[in-house]
Amino acid sequence: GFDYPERLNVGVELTDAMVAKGFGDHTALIGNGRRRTYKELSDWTNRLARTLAEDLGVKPGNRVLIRSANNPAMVACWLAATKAGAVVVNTMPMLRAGELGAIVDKAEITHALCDTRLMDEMAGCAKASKFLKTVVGFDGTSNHDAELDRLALEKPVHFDAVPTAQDDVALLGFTSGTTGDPKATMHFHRDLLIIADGYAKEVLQVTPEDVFVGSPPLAFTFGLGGLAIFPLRFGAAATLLETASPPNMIEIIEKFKATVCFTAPTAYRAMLQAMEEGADLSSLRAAVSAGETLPAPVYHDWMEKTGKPMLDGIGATEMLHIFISNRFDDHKAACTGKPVGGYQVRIIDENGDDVPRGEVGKLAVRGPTGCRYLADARQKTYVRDGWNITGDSFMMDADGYLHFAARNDDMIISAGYNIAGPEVEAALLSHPKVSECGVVGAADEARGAIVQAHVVLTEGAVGDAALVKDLQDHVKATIAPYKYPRDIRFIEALPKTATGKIQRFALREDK
Ligand code: 3SK
Repeated sequence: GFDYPERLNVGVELTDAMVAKGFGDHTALIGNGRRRTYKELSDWTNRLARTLAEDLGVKPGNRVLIRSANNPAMVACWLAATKAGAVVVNTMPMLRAGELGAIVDKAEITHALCDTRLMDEMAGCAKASKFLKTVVGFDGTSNHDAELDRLALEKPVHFDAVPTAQDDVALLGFTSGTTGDPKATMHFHRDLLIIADGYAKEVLQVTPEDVFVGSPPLAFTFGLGGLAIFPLRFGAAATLLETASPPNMIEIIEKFKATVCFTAPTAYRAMLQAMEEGADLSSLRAAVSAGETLPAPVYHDWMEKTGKPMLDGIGATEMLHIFISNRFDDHKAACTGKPVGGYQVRIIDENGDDVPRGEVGKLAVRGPTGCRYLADARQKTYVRDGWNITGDSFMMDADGYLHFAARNDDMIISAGYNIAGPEVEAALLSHPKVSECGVVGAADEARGAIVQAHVVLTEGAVGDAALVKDLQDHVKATIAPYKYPRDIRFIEALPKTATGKIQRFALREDK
């Protein structure tokens, strides 16, 4: 189990406590062209926390929204608000006023800290809000050239952080909404440490020498864990780079001698496509893939081209982070692995009974970090007897390894056959002319549903009738022929959530 003191503030644990443990001179954050030590981060966050408490009237329990791209200042604001006892909602930079407004209303946000470059939509949202009274700008380029920075620079570097309880809420995670209907989940101060002391320690074996890189937004708990909590918990370095996106991730790994990379399979695929002869990934010791199912061709390609361990995992905003993962030394190819310590997993049928090993059923998970929705009637639907019904279909094999089948919504029943859309996607992706694809069921009078593929081609490929036939033959030769896509459509780009998940519901609507 995990044992923490009754009074626990995760903002303190990741900054001042690290200085006290002797990491003061270690690099904590890399970004905006400079490195910041743990001591500098501790001082910076204390000054900001003082400003929030003394000048902006942030009280313990207030909900504070942060709006920014991934950069060191966003991490500092998050830690500072946490030290001040606030409940933080991190948000993506691309959200518009209406989307921000829905979050502000749901979470009853009173204060917003916003990168000045992203102020327009924030101001629009504040104008229309009955909850949000204080919006203050910070300088995401770290030149300390904004109101919040100027106020903070006046403050001393000490702050008596709010002595929150370990089970006080520290963070609200908004689900990214593959269904278009977001929910917020509540996470305690201790939960933010459990994901580090559990998954990051047990599976990634993080050390102070590690350098983390990746592209998921900090607003997605996958990114907050991988790019902030995990490195900071162990005295390692976190790169927070607004420019971190798949095509230049290889350069970033080379430049910073990164040891751990966090991103989604679509990004690994893009990295592989961009990888040139002589790319130097020698520093890398783990490539974590999550946020979407890892298609087998991406895994095999990665292993072939880089030889660096790729750890597939599945997590959920509801559970805060990854709860099933492959291990360096306990690993099956193209499989998600085994539960992370502290989490229990079941594969169940419609009635909630366990299905036999080897059969596909619904994935249910129980563990110390979830699942508590904020004021949401859907708690009863998604959580039964403490088990979170994740919305994924999985199979547990005879050895206890878990194999992804589909999102429950992505199972296509065609002429009585159960077809997992992602399996057809993996078959299509192994064709050299397919860059990305999304497979859904489309209504069909004769078969109930047919398999419909939306395909983005690689550069120069022509989507004509001959290619349709070629792709269909390719799928028939790769997996059971009845699974082949009867309908193939070529598109420019797949609809995705801000966190990179394919929005298959949008493809379904795209008749
Ligand atoms: O797999 C996911 O979608 C996920 C969600 C939240 C946190 C972490 C992960 C990997």
